[in-house]
Amino acid sequence: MGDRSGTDKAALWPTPRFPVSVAAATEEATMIKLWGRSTSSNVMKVIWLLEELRLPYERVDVGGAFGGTSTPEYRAMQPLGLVPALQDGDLSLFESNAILRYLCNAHAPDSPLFPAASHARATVDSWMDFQQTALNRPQGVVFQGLIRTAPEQRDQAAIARAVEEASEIWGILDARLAKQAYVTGAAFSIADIPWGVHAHRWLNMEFARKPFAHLQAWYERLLQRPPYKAHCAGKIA
Ligand SMILES: N[C@@H](CCC(=O)N[C@@H](CS)C(=O)NCC(=O)O)C(=O)O
Repeated sequence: MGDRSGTDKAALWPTPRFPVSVAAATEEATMIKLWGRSTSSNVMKVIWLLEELRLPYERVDVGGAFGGTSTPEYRAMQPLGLVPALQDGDLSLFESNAILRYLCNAHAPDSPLFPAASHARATVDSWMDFQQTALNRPQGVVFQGLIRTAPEQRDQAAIARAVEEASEIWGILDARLAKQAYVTGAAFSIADIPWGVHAHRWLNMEFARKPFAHLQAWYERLLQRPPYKAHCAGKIA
């Protein structure tokens, strides 16, 4: 099974109070299979949710230095050869946020993590999309520049511009978190996941950043969740 540590998770992390369907996933032939290296933010999102829902899964290291994403078989699952891709029975799926929604719909339809009520669900959707469309690009420039580029090869001006842009978006989230504990309200939802994986990087990379007290407090709340702490809040690489 995928990312299973030897710790007693039951003690750390009680069983969810909503039904989770693992019927399909527990049959050997249809075990959920997650493709993607664990250092990818988009793969982290899926690991985090699989662990929140306690769904059994297997994870295969592909992408980055592992390679394995250029084969016709992989491209049939993810046409750009990016990670993650997910297989569940006959279904193969790509786009990390779509995978999060699918896992809730298919395996935990009553979960408050993706509420069924139309207004609440639309709010979750819009904040997930907002992260992808507004934060991803500038945050990616900062992360790739500071973490994956040698100091002498960094485009400092581009990084500084991206810090400004990303900071504006984090400021919008900070203002929201001044009024509520989580991205879409009083309770944790899958809208916290795409933001959460990037918040760890934003708040821990070394650069001069505008302080956001509410963002910081929310990040510390996320750290109380064992799947987040274990899989999304490690060494930034
Ligand atoms: N929109 C896609 C983006 C996927 C993506 O950009 N993945 C990156 C890692 S975060 C990737 O595959 N990079 C190349 C690699 O790892 O080989 C998603 O959300 O799933």
